[in-house]
Amino acid sequence: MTKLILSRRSLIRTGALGGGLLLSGCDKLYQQPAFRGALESAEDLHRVTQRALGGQALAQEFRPADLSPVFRANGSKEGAGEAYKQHLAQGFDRWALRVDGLVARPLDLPLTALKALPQRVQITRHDCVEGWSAIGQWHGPQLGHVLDLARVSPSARYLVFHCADIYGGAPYYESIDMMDARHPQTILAWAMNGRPLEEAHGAPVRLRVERQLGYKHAKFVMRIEARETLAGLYGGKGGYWEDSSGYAWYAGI
Ligand SMILES: Nc1nc2c(c(=O)[nH]1)N[C@H]1C(S)=C(S)[C@@H](COP(=O)(O)O)O[C@H]1N2
Ligand SMILES: [Mo]
Repeated sequence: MTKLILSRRSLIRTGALGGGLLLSGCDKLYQQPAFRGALESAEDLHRVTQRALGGQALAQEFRPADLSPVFRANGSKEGAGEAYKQHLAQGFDRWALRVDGLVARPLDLPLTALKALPQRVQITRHDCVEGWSAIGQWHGPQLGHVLDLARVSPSARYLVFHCADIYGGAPYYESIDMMDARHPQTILAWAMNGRPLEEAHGAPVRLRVERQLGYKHAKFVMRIEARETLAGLYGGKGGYWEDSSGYAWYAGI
């Protein structure tokens, strides 16, 4: 899998993917000084190129026959803290997802409220940066509906996902921008392969942001915070792995 990611990335970088269309599109964009200034790294180039090719292009979806017989759990396999353990024992009956920050209407959404929103069911491939992939079915409301309910402010540029687990001694968190937040396949999954999410996969809800690598898919999401900047939050790089190991913030596949 890593091989495919790397080769697609280098293809995008050299402009070989999509042939002349991509090259000329990039060349045109590159003529604009503002655009050039905005590209500080290959990561930026990848993000902008992916979006120039179709801002809301869908990740590939699969058939039930393609489901992986085993979908391993990775990273944290349990939530931390007494409160989490108690919610787990109660089947998350009294749990609520906090939505706050730059929103006109901060929310505490119980699972029943998340399940009452329009739902999406999608079978997609999860690609972990460590070199394994698995195909699973994910079920949950589109994140966009939650943002509409909370009336997210136009000044919000990022959504931060605060998780219930501690990994390597630090709280896990992740962030995405509004383009990915409003992507049709970006959902808060409460079910996997037709069953409520197991603890190891991030119960009660985990993010699916299908055009990015596994570490962006925050598990055990307790709180979603809308922010204008990622500066001043933990290490300031927008995610646990970004802060601790220099992983790319935009981990496009
Ligand atoms: N809260 C939290 N989310 C997380 C992680 C984690 O350790 N904690 N690991 C990430 C990584 S690296 C991967 S590959 C996926 C693994 O998801 P899975 O356990 O459902 O396979 O979750 C991601 N989300
Ligand atoms: Mo991963």
